[in-house]
Parts: sequence; C-alpha cells; structure tokens
Amino acid sequence: MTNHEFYMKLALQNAAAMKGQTDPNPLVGSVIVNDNRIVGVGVHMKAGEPHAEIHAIRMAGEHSRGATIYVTLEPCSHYGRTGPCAVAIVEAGIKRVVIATLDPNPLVSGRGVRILEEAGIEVIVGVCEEESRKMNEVFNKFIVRKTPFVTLKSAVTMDGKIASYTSNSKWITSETAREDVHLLRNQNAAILVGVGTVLHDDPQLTTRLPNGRNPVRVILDSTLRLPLEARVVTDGEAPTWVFTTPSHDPDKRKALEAAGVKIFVTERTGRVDPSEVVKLLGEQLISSLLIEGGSEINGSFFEQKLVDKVIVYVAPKLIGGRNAPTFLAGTGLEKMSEAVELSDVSVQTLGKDFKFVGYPVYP
Ligand code: AOF
Ligand code: ZN
Repeated sequence: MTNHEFYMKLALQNAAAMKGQTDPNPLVGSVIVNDNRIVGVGVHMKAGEPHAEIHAIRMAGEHSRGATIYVTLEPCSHYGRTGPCAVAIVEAGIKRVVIATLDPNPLVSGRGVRILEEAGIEVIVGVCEEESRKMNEVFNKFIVRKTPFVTLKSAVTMDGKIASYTSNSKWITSETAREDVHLLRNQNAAILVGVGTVLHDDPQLTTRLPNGRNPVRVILDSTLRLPLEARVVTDGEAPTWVFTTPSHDPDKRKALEAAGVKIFVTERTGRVDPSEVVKLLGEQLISSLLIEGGSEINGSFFEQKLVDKVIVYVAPKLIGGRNAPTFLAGTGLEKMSEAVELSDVSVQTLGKDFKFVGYPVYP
C-alpha cells in the first residue's frame, strides 16, 4: 500500500461510519497530512453541515500550510448550503490535493479540480477510486437521475419461497439475518411495502437498533384500504406516505390525512405505477428506497427496470407448494435467454443463512 492509499483508506473508513446520516448528501472523508503527521481529520456528518474538508482544515489550523489533503470526493466548487471547499483549500495554503473520485454532481464535476489547479495546487485523482464510488452508490445515482437508488430485499427458503402456501412467513431467516435487515432500514431514506403486507402483518417498518434511524414508510395502496388502526398510522414512529390512484375514496383520504398520513395520488389508474412513485419520491429528496414488498410489488418494480440492487437472504429450509409465493411475480420474462443478469455478485454467511447481493444489468 502506498502512503496515498493509506491515508485515503483512513478517510474512507471515517466517511463510511456516517452511513445513513448524510443523505441526500454523499459520504465524504478527509485527512490532512503535514510532514508525515496527521494534523486534521474530518467527515461530512449531515446535509446542511460543513463538508469533510472544512472540518479537517479547522482542526489542522496553521498546520494546513504546505500540507497534503486527502479527500474521498472532489472538493466542491459551488455555493450550496456551505461555501466551496476548493476555495477553502486554496485559502488554507494546502499544496497538494489527493482525490479518490470526481464528484458526479453536475454542479461540481471537474470544476473543483479546476479551481485547485488554477491556484497552482498539485492535484492527484483516482486513489482508491472504486472504494469511494461504491460507498456512494446511492448518491451517485440520485444526484444525476433525481430518483432514489432502489434496493429490493427479500428472504427466501432454499426452494425460493417467501411464504408458505398459507401465507405464513414468520420467520424464514434466523436472528442474525433479521438484524442485518434493520441495518438496511437504517441506511435507507424510505422503505416500501404494499397495503397487502400491512393488512396481513400490521408491521411497524421501523429500525430496531440502538439510535436507529427510521426510514419514511411508503405504502402503495390503490384504493386506500389502509386501516386507520394500522401501526404505521398510529405509532408516530416515522412519517407514513401512501401512494394511491385517482380511484380512491375521498372520505378515507381525509381520515388518513387527519391521522397524519401524507397522501400522494398518481396519475395512472388501476395499480399504482412504480415509476411514478420513484419520481415523486425523488421530488421529495428521498435518495434511497428499500423495497420489502410481496411478490407482486417486487415484480412490478423489477419489470419496470427500477431495481438497482438486489439483496436476497437465503435460509437453508424447504417449504414447497405450488401456490407458495416466490419473491418476484408479475408476468415474468418469457425465455431464459432474456434473464436479467446480476453484476458484482457477493455471498456472505450470516448465522445459518446466506446473503446474496447483486446489481441487475438490464439489457
Ligand atoms: C465536498 N465535501 O464533504 C461533501 C460534498 O448542499 P451542500 O452545500 O452541502 O452541497 C452538497 C453537494 O456538495 C453534494 O451534492 C456534493 O456534490 C457535494 N458534497 N463535497 O467537497 C463534502 N459532502
Ligand atoms: Zn464542499
């Protein structure tokens, strides 16, 4: 490992510790090194608060002069909620900037580097680039597309079922895998299920972790069947947003709104249109969405090519049953040659279960 990689990895690790609390902003870490000594460290902790470099520069004080700064993302060039970091770096007298990756934000991309170079600062781009990109997979999509990065999560038996033929599903996976799901909830800005899941399980959809952050609870409900007594309506643990169609009952809408539920009406009639949902969520600055739906909801997002990442927990159990649901319904693709392949697939053992992660590559 080179010196550059060593300090960049430190910046990446610090940044990664903020996972789940910076959105819609990226995870960014920074380390300032002067004369082989770390003189400042900083991370971006929350949107609206100072950027990573600013914390590090403040900590380093006079030691910034002549130093090298490591940043996991190109220093910004725009006047946003905070001033441009590239300018702060110039003013601090830093002489070299090592960057993991350029900022995909069209407001910034390349401009931060230009400010630095025009000030005569040496700029190196691309140290630990892959790690930094991967860490900000959510931000990278959201800042360009303005719709959330969508993760589809499911838990299945070894024969691919998400429930028995009687709709019983508690529990497929063991405790360790279920704890992992709470981490996922903590890292996503919103979680989505169909009203069928609410009617069947009355879930809370909250993060059961110490200091866990609850995602916004999104329910797809074309005719507003959501009961006023449902826990997502009454518990006040997190905002609940319901997406419905023009064919809903206006009185039910009023009652749900009075109970604090926010209602969005999509244009399409029949079933709620998933692509309208992600568009509206993007407008609400929801940068990441975790789908914990049943087969039909999952299938509809998949068929519209809206799923960016798939996480499947597989339990070494068999349940069988021709009517027991699998995790993707809908019509499905006709031939195996049309199958959507996943890239960057990984497998991890979690207690007795396995966690598969992959990224669909749509043709
Ligand atoms: C940096 N360092 O630590 C972060 C950056 O709304 P603002 O002003 O906080 O700006 C957010 C944008 O700034 C965000 O979209 C991304 O382009 C960049 N984030 N840049 O130099 C940081 N968090
Ligand atoms: Zn900045």
